Amino acid sequence: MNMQPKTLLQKENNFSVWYNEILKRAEILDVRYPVKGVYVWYPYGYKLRNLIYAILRSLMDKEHEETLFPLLIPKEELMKEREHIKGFEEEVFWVTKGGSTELDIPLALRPTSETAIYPVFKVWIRSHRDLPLRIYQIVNTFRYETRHTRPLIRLREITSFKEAHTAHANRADAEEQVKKAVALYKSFFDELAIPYVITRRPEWDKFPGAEYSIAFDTLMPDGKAMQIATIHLLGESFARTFDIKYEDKDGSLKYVNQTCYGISERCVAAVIAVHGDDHGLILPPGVAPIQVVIVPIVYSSGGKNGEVEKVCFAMYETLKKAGIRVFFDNSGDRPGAKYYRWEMKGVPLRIEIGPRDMRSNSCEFVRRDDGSRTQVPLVDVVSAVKRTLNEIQSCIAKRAKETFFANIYKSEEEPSTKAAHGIVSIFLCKSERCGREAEERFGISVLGEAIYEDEDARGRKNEGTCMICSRKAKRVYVARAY
Ligand code: P5A
Ligand code: ZN
Repeated sequence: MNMQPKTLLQKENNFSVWYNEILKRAEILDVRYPVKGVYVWYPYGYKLRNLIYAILRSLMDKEHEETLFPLLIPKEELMKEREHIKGFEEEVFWVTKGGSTELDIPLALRPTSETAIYPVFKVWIRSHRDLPLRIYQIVNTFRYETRHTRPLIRLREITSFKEAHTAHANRADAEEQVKKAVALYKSFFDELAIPYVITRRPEWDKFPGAEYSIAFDTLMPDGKAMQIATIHLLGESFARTFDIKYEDKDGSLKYVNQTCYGISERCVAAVIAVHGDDHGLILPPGVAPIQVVIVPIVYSSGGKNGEVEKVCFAMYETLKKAGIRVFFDNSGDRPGAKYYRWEMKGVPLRIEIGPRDMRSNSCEFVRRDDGSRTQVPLVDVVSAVKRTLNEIQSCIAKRAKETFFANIYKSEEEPSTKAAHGIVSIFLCKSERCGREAEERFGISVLGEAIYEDEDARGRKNEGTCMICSRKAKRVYVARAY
């Protein structure tokens, strides 16, 4: 029986080895599929993914309707929006044959669905009464990424692309929607206990076809930033291209004003990377497929063990009835092997019951996040579990936030040393020349102009001179980035 870890996992020292090992050992994703940038969800990983997306769905469903558009986009539609296709043409997978017959019209696998959805918006939207229109879908999209592909992070098949598309009567309404989308994504990442900075992307690196783009970035354990969400104000550009007009109250025909915003399974990568430790995953209770595992402490079969198992099973039933996602591990493995497995899978709380606990009518709680042990009377188990899961959720969030903000720096000089690990705000003007120059010189990416929200940040000096050209500049966040 092989129950000891093969190699020690070291998240801080070698994040990329840690990450790949965790995906395998915790059974999140199988990377052995023989297509580059394309992976298989294990059942456990898929459960985690679904719990995370259930939160996203419930937030979206308040003001959006879920739909499903086709995967295939006719070449003609995809090519219509000039800016958009300029940004995407090198990333598109094409379907050009049906069997051995050349297709008359080549079909693209959606890299994102603007050009699939907006021709339909044209026929759906007639009058001001049809606005605002707010839809979303959770689908797979395909991007022929040429940079180094990585499970959950840089995929050629994004399996869990949540894209929202909205249309409004005027620009003010569309801008209001951008704000709402920012608030919605904040709630989402707050529930996952994922810290973030929000930036306005530089003009020269915004979403193709957008007027401006806003991004959420988090920080990975190797000190690199990862973009986990974007929100785009599209204005009238797509409406003009796809001729999406509505009849206003006064009878005049007007173009709609649009927004779109998206999230991919990078949010799952963030949960794994931000919270985990050298023993494996640490899952926020809100999204843990198993929130509590019950482990009977029995070393030989027969005799008293029957009673321990009986108590364990009764507890399992009680917790399940109380709505807790609980698992009773009565497998034949030794307790040590069980600890290893469930720690690896990030189960927030383990309850151990042995003969000694039985005598005192109690059990032992072991927290995954800090390893602490508490003796709990059997009669209090349900309320103690609920309380402990809440505590774990807030401790995880607090720890993640502390780590995150300890790695955000303000720099008046060149950012290369600090940006080796973390996000640095520097003064940089808006020009593409200076942006690219800084990226080149310091080996970083420009995330964008800092959108300060918190009290502490508001006090910071936000105006200065560009570190490349010395012209007037604002603070922008830069970092090495995924
Ligand atoms: C918004 C939704 C869009 O595609 N169209 C509809 C807009 N924006 S985006 O910035 O290009 O993508 C949204 C988010 O998806 C993630 N992402 C990826 N995740 C995994 N693998 C990829 N190859 C990949 N490309 C983009 C990013 O988090 C991005 O912010
Ligand atoms: Zn400059």
